[in-house]
Amino acid sequence: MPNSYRVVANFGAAVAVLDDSHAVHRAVPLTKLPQLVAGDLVECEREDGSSLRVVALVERDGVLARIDRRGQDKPLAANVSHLAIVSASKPGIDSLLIDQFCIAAELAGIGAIIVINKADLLSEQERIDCQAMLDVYQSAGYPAVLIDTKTPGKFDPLEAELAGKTAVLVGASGVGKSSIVQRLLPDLDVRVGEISAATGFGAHTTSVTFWYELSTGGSIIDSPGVRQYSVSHLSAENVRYGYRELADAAQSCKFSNCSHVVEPGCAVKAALSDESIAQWRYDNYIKLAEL
Ligand SMILES: Nc1nc2c(ncn2[C@@H]2O[C@H](COP(=O)(O)OP(=O)(O)O)[C@@H](O)[C@H]2O)c(=O)[nH]1
Ligand SMILES: [Mg+2]
Ligand SMILES: [Zn+2]
Repeated sequence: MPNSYRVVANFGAAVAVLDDSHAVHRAVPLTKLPQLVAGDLVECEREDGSSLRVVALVERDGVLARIDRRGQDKPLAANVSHLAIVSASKPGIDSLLIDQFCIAAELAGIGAIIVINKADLLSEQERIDCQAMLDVYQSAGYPAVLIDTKTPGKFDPLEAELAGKTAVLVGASGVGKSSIVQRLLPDLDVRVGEISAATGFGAHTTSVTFWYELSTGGSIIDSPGVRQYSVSHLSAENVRYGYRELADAAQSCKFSNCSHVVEPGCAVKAALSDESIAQWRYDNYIKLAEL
């Protein structure tokens, strides 16, 4: 009788899986199975001796994939509910990059959480500006938090937001993703040690994606693969679809294929003039849709 497990990392020759009682095991997938990724739910059977064999993959819900050089979808993580899009004033907050990740989330059918880290580095005016930006995302329907990983209490809003979700951290190098993982998982070294001991693979590697359970009932996926995760070749239509507040307003445009640039009766342009759509979000849309 097979039992259910969670794939927490794929090392190529074997995967690390977690059982119901949170213990890590090494398991070898049947060759007929697709490439397994962190977050996958699988069924395993124990073979004579002690090793586990992955015999089935439970259908995935919310896959984060990147397109490889041959134009094929390559899954990075499975059963993902949210992208947690992290920025910080150092190295710089790039709203165009945030918007690209929001579009990617919409296209993948998952949610997005907008995170600005390193609040401690902000002047009073910068803080007001950041909050105004976050308010725009919040009213577009994305939870948005201003945090820092260094000051007691200032990390709580993110921890609360992640409860019950399965999020993949994305964002430029240096924004604080590793620091966030450290805050979420104070026992990270112990867990990494368990994976290493169970699988025989050195788990302190920079090329493997890991799935970690949070004490709040959620989980977090820490993936180096998302560095290559770009959304550069999007059609104008996909970009339009990915801007929630534009897509909402567009339902009242005179033309159903309105590009919101020169068309008469454009509800998006009307929303811009009464400031219910932020000018910078519209400007980013024009850039990404290459209009
Ligand atoms: N001032 C400040 N520095 C931070 C904060 N979070 C992370 N850092 C620092 O930013 C640098 C990059 O952080 P890291 O977590 O490695 O970023 P990553 O590249 O996204 O994983 C490190 O020197 C951290 O100590 C924060 O909230 N405030
Ligand atoms: Mg890092
Ligand atoms: Zn329009």
